[in-house]
Amino acid sequence: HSGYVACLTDPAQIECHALSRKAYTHKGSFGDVAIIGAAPGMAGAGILAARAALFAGAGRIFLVQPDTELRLDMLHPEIMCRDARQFEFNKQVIVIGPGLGQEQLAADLLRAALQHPCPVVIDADALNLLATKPELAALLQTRTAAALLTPHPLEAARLLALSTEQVQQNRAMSAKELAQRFGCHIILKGAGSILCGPQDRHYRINPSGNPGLASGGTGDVLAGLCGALLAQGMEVGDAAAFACWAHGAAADELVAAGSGPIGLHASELLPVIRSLLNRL
Ligand code: B4P
Ligand code: MG
Repeated sequence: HSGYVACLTDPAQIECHALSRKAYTHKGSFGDVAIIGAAPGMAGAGILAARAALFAGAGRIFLVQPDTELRLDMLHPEIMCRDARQFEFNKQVIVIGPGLGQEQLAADLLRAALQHPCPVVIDADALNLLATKPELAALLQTRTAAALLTPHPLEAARLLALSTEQVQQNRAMSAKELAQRFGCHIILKGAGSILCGPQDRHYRINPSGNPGLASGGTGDVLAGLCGALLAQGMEVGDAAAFACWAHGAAADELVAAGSGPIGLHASELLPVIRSLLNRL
């Protein structure tokens, strides 16, 4: 495409000194992440995103739910469960969408998140709300803090009012169109995820990952991972590229160890992603 150049993500080229840990640090140095989702019946999606933020090193993680179906993640009590009706946005990086639902309260939460002057990751049902509510899309367009949209091809198709086939036939241009229309960074997921920012003259293709990732919940893990990297101070384009790379590389390590692609599941990615971050 004229002037729109592809390059493969090379993890060695990504600026990730934000992740290194000095001796005199405390949890306040690694940021707060608020995952907004996990509505009744869809709690797993929010939990996976929150656990991903935990394993990727965020200082504090809140799981903010439209209904407090879940008071505690028994496996990971570090995650603080909160009721969305009482939650006050402070300085958290927000990840909104995994298991959010599309009720009125969900739309109200997305509006509040978009008005919050901190980085926001928008996934899953929050993307579907953006596709159906023009006033929320307009809010996103006028926002100044970083925003990262993480659609799979069907979510991208809804946002662009195209078919999934049309998006897949021209993935790079679909990602660019989304980035420009919403003024956001985009990860268009799927084999060879495409990444771009609103001002970029190039787009990136993520080289890692395999069909083991085509299973429920892996997208929620990616969203939580992006949130944790942003909370630790990475720039949004770098955070998106590094998250995609680490997410895919974790799946590749699991396959190399015989734990996939058949039966590879989202929870298994978490300790491998952590190990990758610590081996940097
Ligand atoms: P949802 O029901 O919304 O599924 P979800 O909860 O979002 O699942 P999850 O969050 O775990 O996965 P996500 O895709 O976000 O929608 C699923 C429906 O959307 C499907 O039934 C289908 O109709 C449509 N759809 C989704 N992906 C499609 C595609 N590629 N082509 C056509 N239709 C599609 O995140 C998955 C993660 O795994 C991403 O990081 C992704 O990059 C990675 N991944 C998936 N398959 C991969 C592969 N083959 N190789 C490498 N990476 C892969
Ligand atoms: Mg998803």
